[in-house]
Amino acid sequence: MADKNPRLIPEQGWHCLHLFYRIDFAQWQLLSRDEQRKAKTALTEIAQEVRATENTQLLTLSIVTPKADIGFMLITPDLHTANSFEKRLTLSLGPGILEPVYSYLSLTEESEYVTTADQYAETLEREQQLKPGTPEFDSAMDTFAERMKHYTRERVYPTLPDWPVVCFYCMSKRRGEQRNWYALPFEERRKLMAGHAKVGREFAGKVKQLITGSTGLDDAEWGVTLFARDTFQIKAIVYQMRFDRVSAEFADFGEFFIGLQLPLDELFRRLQL
Ligand code: 76R
Repeated sequence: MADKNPRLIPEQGWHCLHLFYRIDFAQWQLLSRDEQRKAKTALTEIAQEVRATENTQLLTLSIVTPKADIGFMLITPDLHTANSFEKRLTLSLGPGILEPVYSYLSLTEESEYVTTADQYAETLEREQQLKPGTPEFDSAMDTFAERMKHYTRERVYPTLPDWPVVCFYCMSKRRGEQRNWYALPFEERRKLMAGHAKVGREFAGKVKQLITGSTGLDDAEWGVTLFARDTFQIKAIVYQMRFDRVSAEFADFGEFFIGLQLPLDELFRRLQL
């Protein structure tokens, strides 16, 4: 018998959808007050259902500039669930009201370039002159293991922050004749990525990043979602990164979106719905 609820859960990671829409105000005006109220309730109820789903998160965004009006960021393990919520969200305010203007599909992922225990042990010996086997060395290694366990989990199974400013763009690494990231040996890529991480760590507490992989899933290779409490920090990190070799020599970017996290009732008021 056919499975009525097929499941499509990845071997690793959760699915991530970024959905951006423009509101067709001409269509919206045609609805009666009562229909408009029902439409908003319908969207609110879907959002509640999405958020009540296991391991599922939904951010609601007011997009700054007319590139889009409303944005959703959805993270959920099962692609069938993601696909079903996406279709329902698109129609939630009634047919033709939410017009999709941009979307992005990606998967949360582990990085190939995280610092390994061996590399960290080597750094401890070299930079802090700690000797393997001593209590100081062992305790530093334990702290490292604990931090990395948390870090790796957060990357693959993240908790999205409630920070108000959300920046999204997609990014690929060059495969040109002069600069081809994928033709570099692993050790060189690892070193370059260590430089990237160093710039990134300067923004600890100011910018949170979620890098989701989209090779084979969407047009670029990663979705970059940055969270901040201040647009200045978004501008600063993206600017600083441009000087780092990984971005300066190898990165190509898509369109940038800035959204503000708002609860739905405020979002409706902001959008004058
Ligand atoms: O410490 C570690 O081991 C993790 C280091 C790390 C990795 C592996 C890291 C740190 N990033 C990694 C991977 Mn990142 N990141 C971006 C952008 O606009 C631009 O120029 C680039 C967009 C920003 C702003 C950013 C921020 N990062 C990646 C990857 C995957 C590359 C691959 O696999 O080839 C991409 C595409 C990417 C892009 N990065 C950090 C940050 C910040 C703020 C950090 C520090 C995080 C922290 O230590 O908390």
